[in-house]
Amino acid sequence: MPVDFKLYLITDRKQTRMPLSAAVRLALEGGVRAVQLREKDLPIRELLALSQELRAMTKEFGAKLFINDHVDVAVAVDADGVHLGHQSMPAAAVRKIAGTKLMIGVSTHNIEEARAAESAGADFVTFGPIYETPSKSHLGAPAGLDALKEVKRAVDIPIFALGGIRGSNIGHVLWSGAYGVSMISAIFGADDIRKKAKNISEMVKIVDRSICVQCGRR
Ligand code: 3NM
Repeated sequence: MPVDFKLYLITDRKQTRMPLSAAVRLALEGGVRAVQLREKDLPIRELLALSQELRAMTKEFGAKLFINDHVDVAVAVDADGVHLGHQSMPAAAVRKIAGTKLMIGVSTHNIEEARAAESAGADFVTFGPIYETPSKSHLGAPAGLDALKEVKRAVDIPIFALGGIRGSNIGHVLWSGAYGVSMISAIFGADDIRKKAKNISEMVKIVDRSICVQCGRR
C-alpha cells in the first residue's frame, strides 16, 4: 500500500480543549489525511468505540486511520494500519497476522531501530524526537537534523520526522530527508485547529514541491 500522505497527525486527547473526535474532525476539515489514534491509557472498549467513530469519520474525508499498538483493534475497525512502538508486537509478527491488510508504521529513535523496522517489513517509520518536546524529555537530548540525515541514508522506507515539529521547522526536516512530518501539539494545541491543519498541510505541500523541482529527489 502506498504511503500517500506527508502529514501524519497523532492524537492526544489530553491536549485538546474539546472531545477528541471533534478535534480530529477539524483537523480533517483542514486537510489532514492520515491520523494515528494514540490513546495509550484508554480501556480497550473505549478505545474500540473511539476507533470505530474515527474510522467512519476518516472515511468521510478519504483519510487513513492508524491505531497505535493494538493490532486487534485495527483489524476489528478495518483501519488502514497499525503503528508500533518498542513495547508493541514486532512488525514481522504483525505482518504475519495481517498480511497486506494493514500498513505498518514503526516508531524509531536511532539507525538500528530504523533498519530493524525496515527489515521486519514496516511500510514507514517515525524518527524522533528531532527537537525538544515536553512529552519526550525523558528520552534525553533530541536527535536533531544530522541524525535524521543519517537515518535517511540507512533506510529506503519513508521517514516521518517527529518531536517538536511545527510550521517553522517543516522546511528543515523535509530538506534533511524526511519524507513527511508527524505531530501532535502543533495542530491539537492550536486555538484554531482547522486553520492550523490547513496551514501546515499547505506548507508541507509547498516545501515538498520545491524539493521535487530543485533536485528531483522524489
Ligand atoms: N513520539 P509533538 S516524539 C509521541 O520520538 C511522540 O518517538 C516521539 O509530540 C518519538 O508533536 C512524540 O507535540 C511527541 O512534539 C510528539
